[in-house]
Amino acid sequence: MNPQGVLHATRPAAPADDFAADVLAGLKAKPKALPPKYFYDLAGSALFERITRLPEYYPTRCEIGILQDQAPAIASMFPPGSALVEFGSGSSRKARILLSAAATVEAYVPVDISGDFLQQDLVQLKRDLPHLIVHPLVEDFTKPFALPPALAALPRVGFFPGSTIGNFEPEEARGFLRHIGAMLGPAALLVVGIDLVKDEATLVRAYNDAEGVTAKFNLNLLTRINRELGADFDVAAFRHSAFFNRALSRIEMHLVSGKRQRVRVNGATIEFGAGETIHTENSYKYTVESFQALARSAGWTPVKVFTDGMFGVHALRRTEDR
Ligand code: AVJ
Repeated sequence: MNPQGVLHATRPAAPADDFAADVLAGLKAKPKALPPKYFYDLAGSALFERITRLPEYYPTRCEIGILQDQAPAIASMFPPGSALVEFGSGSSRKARILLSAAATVEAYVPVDISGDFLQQDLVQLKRDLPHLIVHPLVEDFTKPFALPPALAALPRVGFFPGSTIGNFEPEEARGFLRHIGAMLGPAALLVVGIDLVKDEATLVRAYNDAEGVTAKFNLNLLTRINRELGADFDVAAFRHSAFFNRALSRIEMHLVSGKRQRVRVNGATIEFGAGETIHTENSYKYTVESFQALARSAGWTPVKVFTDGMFGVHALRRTEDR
C-alpha cells in the first residue's frame, strides 16, 4: 500500500496479445467487423472522453444526473458494510457519487483490464472518504476473478455503469449478467446503467455529432491498426457511418470504404469494394421492460429502476436459487 492508502493495482500475467489475430479474423470475415474494445488506445480513450462532453451525446450526462439525484435512494439498498465492485472502471467518477452517499460501504473494488485507473482519482477518493478501503484489480472482468481475501467475507454490490452492457449481443449480456451473479454471490445487489430506446433522431444524433468527434473515434481504429500492426489503411478513404437498426434495437457504427481498394495488414491483403463496410460497434438500446426481462432471464430480480426518460439505472437483486 502506498502512503495515500490506495493499493496499487496488481497486474496478472500479461494477457496474450490478441489484437493482431482479432483484427485479421475480423477483416477476413464476411461481413467485415472489428471488436469495439479496440477503440480504447490512448487517443481513442481521449476521444471517448470528448464524446461524453458533446451536446449530442446525452448518455453520460443523463446517467450522472440520475446517480446524483438518486444516490441516497440507491445507497439505501446497499447491505451495511458492503464491498462495491465496479466492472470496467477507467475513472471512478460515477462510483464516487454512490460512495459519497453510502457511508457504510467498507470497500471499493474497481476492476479493469487496462490497469488504466486514474491513480490520482483513487488517491483523492481515499482522501475524501478515509474510512474506505480502495482496492483496484487489473482483471478481465468478463472472466472469473477472486476478490482480495480480506474482502471476501463482505456482502457485495456490483456496479456496471455507462451502458457498456449495450456493446454486448443480448445473448452475451445475459451470459455476462449470470457470470456477475455467480461472482457476487447470493443476496448480491447489482446497479447497471443502460441507455433507453427513444426517438430515432435523438439516438442517431448522439453518434453523428456536428463536431465529428465520434467519426474521429471510429476512424482512429484504422490509425491504431496502421501503427500497431504496420498496416497501410488510407484512413481518408474511409468514412464514419452510424444509424439506428430498429429491428435489432441497436445503433450500428461502421467504417465505409469510399472506393475499391486493397489494404495490407500484417502480411495479409484485404480487398474492399466501393461502399463496403467494416462493422465496428453495436450499441444496444433497451426499454425498461426489455432490460428487466433480460435481467430476470439471467438470475436477477429487478428491484427498482431510476430513469429520467432518456437513460435507465437498474437496481437488481440476485434471484434466490430454489
Ligand atoms: C461506451 C459503449 C457506452 O455505445 O454509446 C460512444 C461507446 N461509441 N459513441 C456507446 C460509443 C460511439 C459507448 N459505450
